[in-house]
Parts: sequence; structure tokens; C-alpha cells
Amino acid sequence: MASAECIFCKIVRGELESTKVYEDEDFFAFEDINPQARVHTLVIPKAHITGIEETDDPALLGKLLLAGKKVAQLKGVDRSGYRLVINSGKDAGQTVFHLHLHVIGGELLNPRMA
Ligand code: DGP
Repeated sequence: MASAECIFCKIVRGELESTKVYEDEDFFAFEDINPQARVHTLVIPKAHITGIEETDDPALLGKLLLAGKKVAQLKGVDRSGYRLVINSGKDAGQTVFHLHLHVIGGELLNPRMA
């Protein structure tokens, strides 16, 4: 179910501009507007799911990770290394309430994750 106000749903629908990296039937990947490393791409389900706490669907979550791997390959960081991150809720600093996987790499990342 799409949400009329959700910015990531608008990106999926093409109502908001984005730089597309990958798309399949269920997922869409695009460049983060505020990159935190040379490679910073977001992978989202096309369906509106507010965050990882909203779903227990193993197929969806498995495919989301596989789409993240695919994006890492497309961005050329699969061999050098990359980080997959999902922020959930306030303490993690989640700002967009549409499930998204950050694919971050292209440089040596800070080993500190919190
Ligand atoms: P999070 O903190 O996990 O909720 O990360 C949300 C990310 O979404 C953040 O890195 C910036 C990105 N973002 C927010 N609005 C837009 C937008 O309109 N376009 C794009 N491409 N990225 C956005």
C-alpha cells in the first residue's frame, strides 16, 4: 500500500526526482540526497512499510538484503567492501518512515558504528 505523503513512495512513483541505481518488481534503489560516503545508495521496497519493525516477512527482508548486494555490485564496491544499514526508530535516527537499506562504501568506513 502506497502512502500519498511519503517521500519515498513519491520517488517510486516518479513524482519526486531521484537518481535511480536499480529497480526490480519489488524494490527501487536510488542515490541518497545527503551521501555519507562516496557510495551511499538507498534500497527501498516499493510497498509502503514504515520500517523494519513493521514487517516479519522473511521473503521481503531477504530480498531487500539481496537487492543491497546487487546495488553494491552495480556501484563497484562488492570487492572493496561496504556496509548495509537499517535505522529503526528514534534512537537510531530514522528520519524517513519508509523502510530503507543504506548501502555505504567506496572508501574506508569508520569502524565505530555507534
Ligand atoms: P534514515 O536516517 O535512515 O531515515 O535515512 C534517511 C535517508 O534518506 C537520509 O540519508 C537522507 C535520505 N533522503 C531523505 N530525503 C530524501 C530525498 O528526497 N531524496 C533522496 N534521494 N534521499 C533522501
